Amino acid sequence: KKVAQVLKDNLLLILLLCGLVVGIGIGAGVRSKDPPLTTREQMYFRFPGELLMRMLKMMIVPLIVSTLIAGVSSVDAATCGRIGRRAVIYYMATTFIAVVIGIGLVLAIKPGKDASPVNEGSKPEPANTADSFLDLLRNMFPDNIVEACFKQTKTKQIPIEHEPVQSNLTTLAPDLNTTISPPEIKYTFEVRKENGLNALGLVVFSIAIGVVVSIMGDEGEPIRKLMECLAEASMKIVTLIIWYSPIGVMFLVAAEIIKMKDPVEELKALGLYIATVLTGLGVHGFIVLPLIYYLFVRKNPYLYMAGVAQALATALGTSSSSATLPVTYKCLEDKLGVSRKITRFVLPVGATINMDGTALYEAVAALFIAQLRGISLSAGKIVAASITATAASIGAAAVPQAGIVTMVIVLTALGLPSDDVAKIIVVDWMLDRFRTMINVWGDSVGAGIVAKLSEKEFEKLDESSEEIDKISEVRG
Ligand code: DAS
Repeated sequence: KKVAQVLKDNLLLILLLCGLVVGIGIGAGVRSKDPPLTTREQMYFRFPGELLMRMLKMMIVPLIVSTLIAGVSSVDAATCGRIGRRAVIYYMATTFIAVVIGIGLVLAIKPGKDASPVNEGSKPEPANTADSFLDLLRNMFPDNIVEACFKQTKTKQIPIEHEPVQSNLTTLAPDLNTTISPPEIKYTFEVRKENGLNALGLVVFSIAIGVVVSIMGDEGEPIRKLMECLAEASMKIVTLIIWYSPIGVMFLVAAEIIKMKDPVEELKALGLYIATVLTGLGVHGFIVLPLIYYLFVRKNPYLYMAGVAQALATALGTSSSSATLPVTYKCLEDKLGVSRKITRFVLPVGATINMDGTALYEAVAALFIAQLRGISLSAGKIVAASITATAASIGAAAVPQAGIVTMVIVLTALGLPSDDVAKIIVVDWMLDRFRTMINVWGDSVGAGIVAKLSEKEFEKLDESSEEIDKISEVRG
């Protein structure tokens, strides 16, 4: 009877894990099919997975805006400040710890000493630290809040077209046979808008509105109630989507396996690098974060992890923290009973700026690339790598493979060519899933700790709201 109850309570998680495993099996099976699937057949094959990503992404904007405004406006500004401060201190501290773990491991294991990188994959355009930092600030203040739902600001470096010097000379003086070095390319800069959710802008806007509505007191009640209702409705739709996720995840994983060019070759060439990243994520996720959770909450962290397993499996399947956000809410509120006043605050902000897995990964990958080039980095460069990896993870959007894009900032800070990202991009789709899982786990631990630290405030808040109810009953 007890087993039946456990199975019933965890039916969704079991289905999701089956979806992941069966997806790997189907992917491996279809890969060996001869002739292989055409790209069109691969697109059709991935379609059920694409539908899941679209459904989850559909819920991100209503969830972030409604839960943040409802959450922030339901507490007074002072409490709001205290919770926000605790959350941000936790984010910075755990992200930095993750980076230190990553750097320690990559210097100890030295995966790049004699690895043969697989040079494949597309090359993201060059970016540099200053541009990316300014883009981060620009995105925090979107010039059109509706547009922030589908556009991000990004500084583009555009090479200025040059007529090659050589052809001019040969037309002017044909017998001249000197070889002229090609002109060094100059860049112009343009701030453009790219497709992609500007979650940071929505978060800043929602917190601002939430604080103002909280200060407005009774006048703000209609907005607060509206946002509460929208948040509830969004969570109910999420519950329906979650029942579809095992199917969607199965096809997402299978489609990635089918797409891999030469798994054995790729895993052999970058095996030690993959092992370093996974070891770092494992140490941070299964030892450091549980220890920090226990220090503050004094409860079994692994039981807490079991409560968010559904969200961790969704992160593994979708490799997107923001797409997993709806499931993370469900796990923390329904399974672990974390107060909504906390989850509505901490989760949307955490999913956007708290990415321990990504920060660890970017530090490891950057130092791995330096090792591949036989460059031994000075202590100063390693400190620079740790700081830029932390900053780059904050700037990374919570969408698939965002970490590979912002990693270019770390490479530029180390004076490494940003094109070198191509050396590791071929296995990024797999590592992305694991670092996203640690990102979501870090957000969940943060919610649990902030809830514990803030429960005194909420006990007082609940008492005072009970007082108000009693008084209004008497008056009534
Ligand atoms: N996939 C990102 C996320 O959703 C992490 C990353 O790309 O590094 O958290």
